[in-house]
Amino acid sequence: MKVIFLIGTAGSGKTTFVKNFSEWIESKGVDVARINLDPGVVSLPYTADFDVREYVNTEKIMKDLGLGPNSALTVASDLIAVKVHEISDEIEEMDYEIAVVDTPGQIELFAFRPVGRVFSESFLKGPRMVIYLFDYTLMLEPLGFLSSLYLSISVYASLAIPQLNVINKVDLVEPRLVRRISEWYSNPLTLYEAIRKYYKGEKLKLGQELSKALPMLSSLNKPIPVSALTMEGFVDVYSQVTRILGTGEEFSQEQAV
Ligand SMILES: Nc1nc2c(ncn2[C@@H]2O[C@H](COP(=O)(O)OP(=O)(O)OP(=O)(O)O)[C@@H](O)[C@H]2O)c(=O)[nH]1
Ligand SMILES: [Mg+2]
Repeated sequence: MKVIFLIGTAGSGKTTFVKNFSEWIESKGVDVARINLDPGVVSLPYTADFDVREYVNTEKIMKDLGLGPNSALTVASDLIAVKVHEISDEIEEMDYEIAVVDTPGQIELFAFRPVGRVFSESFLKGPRMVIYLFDYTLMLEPLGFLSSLYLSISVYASLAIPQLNVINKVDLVEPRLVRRISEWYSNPLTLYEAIRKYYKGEKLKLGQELSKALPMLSSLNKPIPVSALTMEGFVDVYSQVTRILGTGEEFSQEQAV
C-alpha cells in the first residue's frame, strides 16, 4: 500500500485535506484508507479506517503519569513508534491502494520525534511520500514566508522521503498576494526587495541573511497553491502524487473532469 503523510503546522488544514483529498481521489476510482496518527485529536470529520487513538489513550497517560497534555502527547508518540509493525500489519490487511495519513497538530510530535523517522522508514510496504502543507496566512510577510520554508526543509531533512510542498487556504488570499508569494519563490530578488521594504534594524538583517539560503530552500518543488476546503489545486497535487508514487497510469488533466 502506498502512503501519503500529511504534515504541516497546527491548523494548516491537514485533517481537512485528508478528508477532502481522500474523497476526491476516491471519486477518481482509487481505493483510499484514511489513517489517523494524531493521538490528541478530539473529533474527526472523516471516518478513519485506522485510528491510533485505539492504541494510545492520551488522557490515561496524563492521569497515570501525572503529565500535562503536551508531554503526554510526546509519550503517546513514542508509544506509537514502537508499534509501527503491528499497526502496519493491521492496515496492510485492509488491502487499499493508498493510505492518506493525518498527523498531529504539533508538527514536532511527528516530524522531529522517533515516530516520524520510524514511520517514514517502515510504515506499510509501498512507496511513501510527504505532502507538506504550508499555510498562506503565515506567509504573507517575507519573514513568515522564510520561516515557513525553513520549517518545510527541516521536515525534509528529518524524514528524508520525497516531499511535495503545497500551500493551503488559497481561497482566503487575494490573487495578487498569491502571485507575489509565487514570485518570491521563483525570483529571490523580489523577496530581497520586499524585505528591504518591510523591515528595519535587526529584522532587516535577519531577513537578508535568511533569504541568502533561498536557492537552497527552493531546491524542493515550488509549492502548489491549494484549498483543502474548495478542493482547488487537487488536480495538480494528484498529478504530482502519481508521478512520485507511481500510482498506476500518470494522472492527466483530462481525468480531472
Ligand atoms: N478557508 C479555508 N479554511 C481551511 C482550509 N483548510 C482548513 N481550513 C480551516 O482551518 C481550520 C483548521 O483545519 P484542520 O483541518 O483542523 O487543520 P489541522 O492542520 O488538521 O489542525 P491540527 O490538527 O489542530 O493541527 C479549520 O477551521 C478548517 O475549516 C482551506 O483550504 N481554506
Ligand atoms: Mg488535524
